[in-house]
Amino acid sequence: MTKTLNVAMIGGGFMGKAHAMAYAAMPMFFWPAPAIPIRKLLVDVNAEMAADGAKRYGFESSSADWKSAVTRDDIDIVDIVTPNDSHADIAIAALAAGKHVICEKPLARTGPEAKKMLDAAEKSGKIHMVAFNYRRTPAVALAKKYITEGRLGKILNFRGTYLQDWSADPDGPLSWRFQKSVAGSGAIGDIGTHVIDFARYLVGEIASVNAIVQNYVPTRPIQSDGLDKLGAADADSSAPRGEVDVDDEMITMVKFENGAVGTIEATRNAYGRNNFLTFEIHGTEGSILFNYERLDELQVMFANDPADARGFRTVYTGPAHPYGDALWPIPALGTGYGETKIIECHDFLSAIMSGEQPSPNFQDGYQVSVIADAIIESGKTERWVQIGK
Ligand code: SOE
Repeated sequence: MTKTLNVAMIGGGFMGKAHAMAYAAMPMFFWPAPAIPIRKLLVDVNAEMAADGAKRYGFESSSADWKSAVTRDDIDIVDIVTPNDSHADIAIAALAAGKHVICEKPLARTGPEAKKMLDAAEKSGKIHMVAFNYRRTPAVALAKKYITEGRLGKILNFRGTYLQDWSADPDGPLSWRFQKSVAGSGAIGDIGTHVIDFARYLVGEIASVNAIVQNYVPTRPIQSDGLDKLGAADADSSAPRGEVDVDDEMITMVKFENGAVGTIEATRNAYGRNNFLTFEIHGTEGSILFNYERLDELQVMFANDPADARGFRTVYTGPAHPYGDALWPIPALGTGYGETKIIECHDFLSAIMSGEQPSPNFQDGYQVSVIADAIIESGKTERWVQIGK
């Protein structure tokens, strides 16, 4: 009989919705499932929100107390989908209580904070994962497959961007994402870390960075009801304003340990760009280009293509590609954000059942945080910064 694993999810916002949906749907896609996740307990900031979230997301019970939740005997997995300032406390307590932990990105606000989480994870012997879900897009996994198989030759360069526009209006509310004490950093931690994850996954370890880091909007209207709101739809220019003490924009050059070079950009102030998460990679034998706004497509060009057919072609992901067997039966039926979370859930539960750490795990989450810190330092000093480990 397929094993069941009981999940306590801490947080019930946008990410809670995505993770709860994945727990429900994963066995529908991946069958036989590695294990069946049971939505046991949902924790939120107060009893009313927790009860409401449990009903909405199909959890058996609810609580407003994460500390007792993570030590409960009947919980196998703790899933952290809270703002960044609580990741470390919850993860360290859950790991000490012998739970497997999946944590939303960025793993922590800073490298040193992420290191404490990594140490706790290694000491626990439990399975840990950081939710850089975009790696689980089939077209991104296909890019990885081409690179691993050597079909692009030696990788020369990586150009990655994550551009959004939900914070372009200066009257958009002061979400926790604009507060250093909660978020750690701005566009760098929130979305730049996804690109850093791509760069490490697809090309290799980053050796040094040289960055521009800037803020455009120094204050924003304070949110009246304490809930997290993203963007201009909730703009209230008459509300009292609070300080934004994080970056709005980051552009960095990167050097990889293997000799490749590249650039990474992140901003949430790019009008017209919604979820413009892209990479273009050139190798000695070919090139690939990905844009999440067209996530079922990988643009591909091989150097040995016939001279009269040279240029990028569109590969629509489907059954022939990574995760294809579990998804939809013909290419281009369309996958979305939900599928990336379903695949992530599958890979996490597979890791628990096999006992082998998944990727990206807390070691990756830590290294990404170290790189984010180096980018911030480089932005201040206007110099190349070497990445520590
Ligand atoms: C806001 O920028 C956000 O929700 C990020 O926090 C997520 O990581 C990204 O996947 C979508 O945009």
